[in-house]
Amino acid sequence: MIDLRSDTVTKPTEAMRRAMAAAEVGDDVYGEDPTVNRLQERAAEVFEKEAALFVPTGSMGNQIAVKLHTKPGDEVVIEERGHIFNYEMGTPAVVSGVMLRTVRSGNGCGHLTWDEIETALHIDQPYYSCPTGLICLENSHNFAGGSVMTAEHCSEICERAHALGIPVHMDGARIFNASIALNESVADLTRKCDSVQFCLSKGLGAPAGSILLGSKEFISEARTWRKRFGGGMRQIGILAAAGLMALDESPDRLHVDHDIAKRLAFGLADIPGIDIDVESVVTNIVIFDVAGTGKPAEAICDSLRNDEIMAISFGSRIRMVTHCDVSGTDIDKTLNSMKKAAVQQP
Ligand code: TLP
Repeated sequence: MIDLRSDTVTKPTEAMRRAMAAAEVGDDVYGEDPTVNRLQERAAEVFEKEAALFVPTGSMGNQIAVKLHTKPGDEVVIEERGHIFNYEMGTPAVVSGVMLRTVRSGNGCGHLTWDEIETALHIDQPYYSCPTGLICLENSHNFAGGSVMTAEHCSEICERAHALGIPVHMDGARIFNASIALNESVADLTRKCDSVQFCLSKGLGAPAGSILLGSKEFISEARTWRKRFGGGMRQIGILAAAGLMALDESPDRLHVDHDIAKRLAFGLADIPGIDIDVESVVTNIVIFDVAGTGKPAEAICDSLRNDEIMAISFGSRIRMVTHCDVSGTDIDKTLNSMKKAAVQQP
């Protein structure tokens, strides 16, 4: 199977499995797992933040941040296609009692300008508005096709938000992909954010786990909320060992995923009826519209599946994500199958 549904599907390498088997462990709810502690210290060092917390999933990391930055009745400003809004099962409403105020990025790249954010803010307004409690950013932006936000852009938003007393959370599930694409460090890309979540389990290739970063005080409170969410795991150094390898070794190979994603994009652009902006593919996510083929995206994915290729459809679009278990040859095979699948029936 060539699995292009997501970069979440990667399998741990032999070296990762060996590190997992040999991991020194302890009870992490007591803060006594040495491997988890090393991973957290290493993550804080790489991002130049005061503290870090290992959490089971990116969603939990994001939702702990939403919970800690807001109070019930607040509003959270987020780009319309953001993961926290679309794919975290309404948790901001269920757990934090907040509303999400969505804004479509004008140029479609997924990264709101300060002017766009400003139109959605409620500060010191009459009694009928929900006050803005948080701004959530996403880098790279998953459903805007893995687009990236520069350090300068992010810093500007944080500075303006802070001047109004509003914190900023970064959903950096794929921040290392953004870092490689922009040639800017993850620390610079998140320098002024009040909290950051990044996933070890996506392009970095670990089987599970994410990290939440912020000030010492924030992370200490986050630890309480992780327990409340049911995320207090015990001898979890077994997973942290894979996370440490993923953090230290995987970023260096992400450019390979980006190169083959670009190659996929160029190939797709040559297929009649497929609409794709090749220039906008700068990381490992390729999203394209198949309406012009006259075939439903779902039917195209079904036909790919017969050739042992998996991709995700939504509306008239298809998403393909490259990762360490996908090769250039797999991309050639995918393009051949796409040509077949996209051909209009007579
Ligand atoms: N994204 C998954 C699906 O949930 C859509 C994927 O296949 O891309 N932030 C971003 C930007 C994400 O893309 C994801 C997962 C998460 C957060 C949540 O991470 P997990 O799955 O660990 O909860």
